[in-house]
Order: sequence, then C-alpha cells, then structure tokens
Amino acid sequence: MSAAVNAEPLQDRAESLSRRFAEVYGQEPDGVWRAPGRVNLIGEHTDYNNGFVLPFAIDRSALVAVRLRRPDQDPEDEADVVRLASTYGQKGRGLSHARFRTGGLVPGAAEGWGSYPAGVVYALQQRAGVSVPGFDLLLDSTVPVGAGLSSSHAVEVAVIVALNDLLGLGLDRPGMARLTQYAENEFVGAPTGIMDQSASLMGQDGGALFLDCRSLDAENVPLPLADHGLEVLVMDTRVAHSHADGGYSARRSACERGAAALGADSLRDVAADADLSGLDAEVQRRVRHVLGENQRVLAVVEELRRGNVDGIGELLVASHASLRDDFEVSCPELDLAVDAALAAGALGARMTGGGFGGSAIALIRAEAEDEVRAAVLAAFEDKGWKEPALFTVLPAAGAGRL
Ligand code: GAF
Repeated sequence: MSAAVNAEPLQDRAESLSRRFAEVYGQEPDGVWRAPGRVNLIGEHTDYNNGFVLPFAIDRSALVAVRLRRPDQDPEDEADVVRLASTYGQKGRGLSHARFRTGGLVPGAAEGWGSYPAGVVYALQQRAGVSVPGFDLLLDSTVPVGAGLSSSHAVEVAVIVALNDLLGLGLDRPGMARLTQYAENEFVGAPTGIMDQSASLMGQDGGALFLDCRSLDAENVPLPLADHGLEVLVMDTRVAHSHADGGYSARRSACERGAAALGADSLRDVAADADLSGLDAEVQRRVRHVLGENQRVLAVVEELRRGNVDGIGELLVASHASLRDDFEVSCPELDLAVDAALAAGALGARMTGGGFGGSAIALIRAEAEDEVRAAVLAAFEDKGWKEPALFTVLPAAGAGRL
C-alpha cells in the first residue's frame, strides 16, 4: 500500500496559527489540533438507519489553536468565558469573532460558526458530566464551507480532541463521535447521523473507514489510489445545501416509518430482499435505497479488500442512480457533474454527503484528469450555471494534535 502524500503543509499552518493566536489574544496557545473534512466513497443516508458507510478523511482540515483559562492568570469574572476568532471565510487578515460562557450554556446561546464549539462544550457538560472552563480559540480551515465535505463537523471534532487532551478526559474516538453527534443534533439543531464525525476522528492515511454505524466497529480498508494510477476528483457544484432544512429530516422520518411498518427497530434489521410491497410508494423507494446501499457498501469493501480499486466504479454509479431516483436527494447540478465525468471516462461517479447540492466525486485515471475537468466545466458552462470548483483529494489521517 502506498503512503498517501498529505498535500497540506500542516506544520506551516500550525505555526502561523500559533503566531496569529499570540497577536489576537496576547498569549501563546496551549497547542494546535487538526480535524479533517471527509468525502463519502459510498453508503449514503445509511448512517441514521444503523447501516454501513465507507467515507474517508481528506487532506483538507480545520485547525484550532486553544488556550484554557487559568485562575492565576485570567480575570476571575472571565473564568467561564470562551472567546472565539476565525480566519475562515474572511478576506486578507480579517477575523470573525464569537463569544459565549460555558456556565448555564443552553441551545441558542451561540450562533453562526460559534454554535459548533459551543455545541461541543454543551455535549461534554450534558452527556459526559465534564465541567468545562473558559478558553480562547482561533480557527482556520481549508475545508470549503457548504460543499458537503463536513466543514462544520471538522470544527466540532477539532474542538473535542483539543478539550479531550487539555482536560485529560480520556475519551475514545467512538465516544467523541457520539458526543459531537449530540452537539450537532441537540445544540446546532441538525438531525444528522454519525458518519461525518467518525470519518474525521477515525480516518487513516491511505484508507477508507468501513464503519458499522450501529456498533461503531471500524475497519480501515486500503484505498491505494496512486498505486492504481487513480484519483478522486471532488466536483463542488457550489449549490448551497443545509441539513437543518426539511429534506434531510423528511428522508429520515420516511426511513423510520418504513422500519416501523416492516416491524423493525431500524432498516438495518430489514433483510435486503424483504417484501416492500405493503409500503406506500414513497416510503418503498426510500427503503429500497437504504437496503440496496448497504449491500453496495459491503460489495465495495469486498472489492477493496481484494485490491480491486478499479472495480468499484459501477457500484458508485448505481449508488448515484438510487440516490437520484429512489431517495430523491440529488439535484440537476449533481446529476450533470456525474454524467459529464462518466462521459469523459471516469470509472465511477456519485453525489457525496447529504445531497440537495454540495459535491459529487468521480473516480478517475490520473492521466484523464485534465479531460474530465474540462468536460465538467464545459457542461456547466453550456447550461449557463455557476462554475463548479474541482479538486482532487487524498485519504488522510484522522484528527489529532499537531
Ligand atoms: C450528511 C450527514 F451529516 C451524515 O450524517 C449522513 O447522513 C449524510 O448526510 C448522508 O449520508 O453528511
């Protein structure tokens, strides 16, 4: 297996973030922590059905520099104050700021990007019984916002690994995944599953994370793209998506209705060849997607275990068709990106993440990259649609201290 080259100059980013932290807060940070975004190779809308997913952490990540408040150095009345600053999405040397108190924290007490660190503090307090002191934090991220690559989960994961280290909490990776999911569900208000945090926490350099979302048992499945002359191209349609919007939760509740009608606690407990004819037509389509998608994940894992990276393309294409036709979470821009990439010779392509916008991925031969890029750009230009952002990603290691 080839060691994936991590394209990010992480040490440089960490050093410059530390210097900036000292300028902003007048003190050195206690450390810098990194958490990657993710793409999902396959296994979409299966996580909240207790099913299987196969995402990988990518070489784009959120970095946080953090300094805990100290009773001997910080003003007493600021002991529970959290000050947040971010370079993310700002022009030049601009910063955006947010602030909250860890004492009496309730959902709604922090807004915008500040709700992600605040949600993590809330989860630690509510679910792990941790008394979290105030801290200063500076955020920087290279995960594009709104592209469906888990930019918000990367922030949450960076904060939880930082607090886990600094407060000596001894939380394990599945435990941190469950806490950040709680933060997202209960504080941020997005009814998402557990895939994205898990990929950011448990990703391995050069591999994809085969995760059983019921047990959180994880296996690192080798994804030696370079050895096979392959690349994964992300095609960010730049169509906004939001998981707090109705489409995602409507899909979730259709799946729950389907499971209940089939007498199961979740769709994980429904056989792949179950008789769905008693379900109403819409629920039937949703359930058919989830049952088929779980099988496709298992089939891709089998191919990868055999080293047959080239052989997974058709399964990716089938996944996209099922998300488009049965689960109905694609959109014209995602479909166009997938179709244009396939027509230009991609081995496989599919939307990745929750859908309704965001990104698709294409598995391509490295030598065909220019051709695929040109074809996708031309297809969007023909339609008069906004130019998509195209970039390749590599499977990277999960979150940790730099
Ligand atoms: C989003 C959610 F955050 C994940 O939990 C998952 O459900 C995904 O959509 C769809 O597979 O990324």
